[in-house]
Amino acid sequence: MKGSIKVFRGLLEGWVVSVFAFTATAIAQAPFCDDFEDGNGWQSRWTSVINTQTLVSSPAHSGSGALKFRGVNGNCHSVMYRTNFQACNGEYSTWVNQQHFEAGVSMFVLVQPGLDPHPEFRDRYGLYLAAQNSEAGGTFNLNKRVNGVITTLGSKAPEFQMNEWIRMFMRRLPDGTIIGGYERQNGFRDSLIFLDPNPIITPGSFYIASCSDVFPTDNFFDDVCFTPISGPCGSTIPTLSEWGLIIFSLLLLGTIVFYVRKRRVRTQSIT
Ligand SMILES: [Ca+2]
Repeated sequence: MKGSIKVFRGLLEGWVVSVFAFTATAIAQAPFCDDFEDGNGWQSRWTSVINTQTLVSSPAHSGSGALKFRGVNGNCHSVMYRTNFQACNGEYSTWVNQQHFEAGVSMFVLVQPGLDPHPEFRDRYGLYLAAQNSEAGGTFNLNKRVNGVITTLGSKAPEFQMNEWIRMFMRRLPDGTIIGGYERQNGFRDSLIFLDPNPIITPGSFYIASCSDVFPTDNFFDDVCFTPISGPCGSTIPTLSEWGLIIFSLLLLGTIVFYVRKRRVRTQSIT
């Protein structure tokens, strides 16, 4: 009987650990700030998924290293994401310089896993910026995609200009608030704030993206950073990760087998 209680307690403890330990580790993520000053070292920290990102010495926001984002004729996208990185609450930011007249720059956070390399076709929060004096007068737009539906969370006219380094940022707070904005080097700052009643609650990837094609101009990125903010990921309801689910299922199966065997032994001893 004592042995049976021990086995049952072991199974119970394993169940609790699988639910909470895996949930907690999935949310934690270390801060970083990437200035692209170590040659091609950035390639071990970022994964290119569409067209090219190339190290250049000018224009750079810091030092003598920045990334040039370029698409090709017919597919202007140029996209990469932070390798081995999934986070929820925190501030995501990058300095950008738009030199391609036709289209600006984007960042996407809490991007859910998926096969499509385009983060705009996955569930996520997104921020799109295009300079005031670019085509169609520019855009400053905060948006969200869930289950295939893209929703604009806020939109404003931009103040910044072409060929200007600005810092764009997105902030995800534990209460589900999402903030998207930018600041100019002269101190001007503007942002869009949205308290999401149905926030994305699963940690996801961090993407930066641009659109430019065969024209001789490109868009540039430098000093890409993440600073975590502690707190639950937009909901106090704990969620099971895939590993948690697998371990939970195995423990459940173990519990059933344990009781079926125990019952058989008892039946045999009675007969
Ligand atoms: Ca730099």
